[in-house]
Amino acid sequence: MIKSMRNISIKDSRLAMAHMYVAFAALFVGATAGLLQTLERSGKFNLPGGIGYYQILTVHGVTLGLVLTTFFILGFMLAGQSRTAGEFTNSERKMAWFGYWMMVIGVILATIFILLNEATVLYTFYAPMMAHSAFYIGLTLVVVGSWFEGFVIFRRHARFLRENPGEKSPLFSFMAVINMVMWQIATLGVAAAMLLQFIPWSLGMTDTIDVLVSRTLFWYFGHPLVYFWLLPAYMAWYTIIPKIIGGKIFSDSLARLSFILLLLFSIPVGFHHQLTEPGIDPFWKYLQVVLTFLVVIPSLMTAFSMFATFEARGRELGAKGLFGWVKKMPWKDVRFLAPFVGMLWFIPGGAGGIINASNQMNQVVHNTIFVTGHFHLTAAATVMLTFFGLAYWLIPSLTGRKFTAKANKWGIIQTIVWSVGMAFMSGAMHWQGLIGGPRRSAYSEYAGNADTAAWGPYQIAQAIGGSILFIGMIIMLGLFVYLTFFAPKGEEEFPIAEEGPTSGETPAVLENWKLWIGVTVALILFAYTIPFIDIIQNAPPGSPGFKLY
Ligand code: HAS
Repeated sequence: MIKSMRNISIKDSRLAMAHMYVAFAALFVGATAGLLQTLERSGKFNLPGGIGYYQILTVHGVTLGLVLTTFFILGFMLAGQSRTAGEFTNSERKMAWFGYWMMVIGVILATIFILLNEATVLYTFYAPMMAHSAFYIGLTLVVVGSWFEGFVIFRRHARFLRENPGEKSPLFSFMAVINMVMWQIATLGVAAAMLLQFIPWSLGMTDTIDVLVSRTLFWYFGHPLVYFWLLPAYMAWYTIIPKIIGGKIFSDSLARLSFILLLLFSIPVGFHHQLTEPGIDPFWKYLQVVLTFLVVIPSLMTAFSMFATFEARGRELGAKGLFGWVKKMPWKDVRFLAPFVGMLWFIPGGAGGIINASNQMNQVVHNTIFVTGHFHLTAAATVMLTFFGLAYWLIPSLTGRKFTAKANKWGIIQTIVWSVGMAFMSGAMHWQGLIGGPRRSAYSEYAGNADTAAWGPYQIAQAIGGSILFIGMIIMLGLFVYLTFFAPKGEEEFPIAEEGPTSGETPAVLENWKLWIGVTVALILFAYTIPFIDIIQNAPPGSPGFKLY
């Protein structure tokens, strides 16, 4: 009986839901650490119990940037694939559970050592800062665990194509495969850094580490990491939002093409995080900056597609003119409102990314808190508001409950609170960055410095924003608990849109995996081989490790 109350089978629901528990626990821990950070940076508050600023900054970055995202995304993609391509087999599900538990063990291990202050190395774990080897082993387990879940996503997609010859694959499942192909290729970089550099070094098997190699391997992974967060939001915008507004998918092929372009161009661009680093030939930095501008194109295609979807639906409802659709959208439905506000945030967030990527401007903003402002608009506003918008219906749909009108009202309040908090915090970060405010710096590090007076008001504004965001997090967590355990039993729709009349035929070449993976690998080899050989051949002596506490 309960089975009929869900859009996907109970077994698949449980699997997806297991990911959500970890994701929302991480939200609680990470956002609390975030609040403490902004309070410390305001200069008006000392961290209690001798906790170090960099220790909580590590907690914040790891729990939100690595744990919350990875678990939410995998849970969402598994659920969506089960909904669109069909239920997983027992063996597929077993493999996913295996990956899940490996990730959970990895998270527990890494968390223990961060809490013991033995892994205060921030979420990017830049060498030569050294953590306890258990931290690196923990993160490696998270990565390898996620590979198993990725294999499940590939297998389910391949099975759909095998069982339905001649049929087009479901768009959601196609997008999930792209995201995981990108993830598997990108995480090879971080896995190599872990296995060949960090773990032997932290175990004392080697005395020194090649810093530039480790940073290069990290950013080979780090940029696609941010698209690994973004693509599930795009999946929701392309496949779910049209259904929520009562419309249709504008173009299936445009959606697939934009995902393919994101796959091709998101990996060979890591140098744009290393533009100020010596030891990399400027030509290769230039090349990767050009590729970075290419990866902007699929986001502009996505913006175009969203406008088209809104306008088409608006016109169906009688709207006229370019922006007539604005009056016709379901503003009181938070399943639409939260992701839409996320889209709005992506306009300044994306513009900030383009500023970062522009070499000369990067010299001004690099290592300032402007960059922190940028990724709070992109990751913490655009992506998170979309994820919250999904959670409102996804959680009850997985637990066999209803998303009630009361919960919808609280969701709207949450969206407003989150946006106001983010406007204060991220806005102040951008401004402070432009006047040279450093990122990742405790107030206690530079108190009394001549610049502190100029930065002061911005840091107070960040603390106000951080406090408002903390309230937003509490509301979200309350909603999560309510929708998981207390909302009335019933069936909540898992909305998936159909293609509209404008969609047209989808060319078969878009499903040619050999071609797209081949081009991806070729681009990576082109962008990285020569500079990487150069970095190794001209390496200075390795660096011994140090600890930040
Ligand atoms: Fe970034 C640093 C460049 C996107 C996250 N980025 C970071 C870091 C993070 C991050 C976490 O080139 C810090 C890493 C660290 O710890 O050091 N970023 C870019 C570029 C883009 C970009 C070119 N970033 C993201 C996304 C992220 C993210 C997405 C997370 C989810 N970023 C950089 C660079 C750095 C960097 C440098 C290094 C800086 C340094 O020096 O350290 C692009 O992908 C952005 C393209 C986006 C657009 C916007 C399209 C708009 C859309 C919305 C449409 C709205 C609608 C509604 C439809 C062009 C799709 C409209 C309705 C109306 C009514 C108007």
